[in-house]
Amino acid sequence: MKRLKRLTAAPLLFLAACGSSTQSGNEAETILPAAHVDEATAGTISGRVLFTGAAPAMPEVDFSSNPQCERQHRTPQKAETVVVNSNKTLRNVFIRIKDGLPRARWTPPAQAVQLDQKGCVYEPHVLGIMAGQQLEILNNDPVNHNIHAESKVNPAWNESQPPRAEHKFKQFDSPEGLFPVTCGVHPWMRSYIAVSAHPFFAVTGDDGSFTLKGVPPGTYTIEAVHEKYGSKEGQLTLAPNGNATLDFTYGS
Ligand SMILES: [Cu+2]
Repeated sequence: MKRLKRLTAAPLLFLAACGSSTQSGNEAETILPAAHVDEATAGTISGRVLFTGAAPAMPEVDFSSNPQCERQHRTPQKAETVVVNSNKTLRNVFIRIKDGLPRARWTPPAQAVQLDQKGCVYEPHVLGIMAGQQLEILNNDPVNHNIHAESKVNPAWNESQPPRAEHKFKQFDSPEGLFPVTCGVHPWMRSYIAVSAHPFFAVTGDDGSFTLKGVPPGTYTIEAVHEKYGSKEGQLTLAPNGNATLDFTYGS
C-alpha cells in the first residue's frame, strides 16, 4: 500500500516549533502509562524520500580561515544543505511518526547518540534522539569548537570543547522539531537535531530510505522534515505484523 500526500514546504522558522504539539516532557513523566509494544503484532514502516529535478549546486565550504581545519580536507567539501544521492533520493531527511501512537511514556535507550566534530564539520549532519537520551559529543579536531544548540523548546546552550577534551554528554528532556547546532568559532559548521518523544524516527542516508521497526499496528501520520525544503506528511495504516510503505517526494 502506498499513499502520498503532498504539502507545501514549511518555512524554516516553523521547523523550530514543530513537535511542540506532541506530549510535553512533564506530561510524559507524571501522567502517561509506560509504553508497551506487543512484539507479536508489531510491524515495519518503510519508504524512500525521492528528489525530482536537478540537484541544486551546493557551495564549497571555505575552511581557509583555519589551516588546521583546511588541511584535513584533501578534496573540496560541499555544504550539506541539500544532498541528493546518486539514486535520486534526498539525504538527511528526518522521518518520524507524528500522530497515531498510543499516548504513552516511551523509555529512551541507554545507548548515547554520537555527534562528532571532525575536519571542522559536524557528523552526522542531521540526527534524531529521544527525549532523555544521552547525546555524546566528540571533538576529533586539533582545534577548539564552541557547540551551540539553538533549541527553542529545550533550553539552548553554548559550550566550548577544546581539542582532545573528554566527550561531552548532554540530553534534551522535551520533544522538539529540527533545530540547528552551530559552532561559535567556525561559521560554516551546522548540524540539526530533532528530539522525539518515542523511538519511531529515522534519518535518510546515502540510499534515501528509512525503516521504522517494531511499530504497533495502527493508522499513522508520518512526517518528513528537511532543513531547507521543510515538512511533508503522509498517512498509512499498519496491519498487525504488517509492512507498510510510504514515499515522500521533494524537488527543486
Ligand atoms: Cu567549530
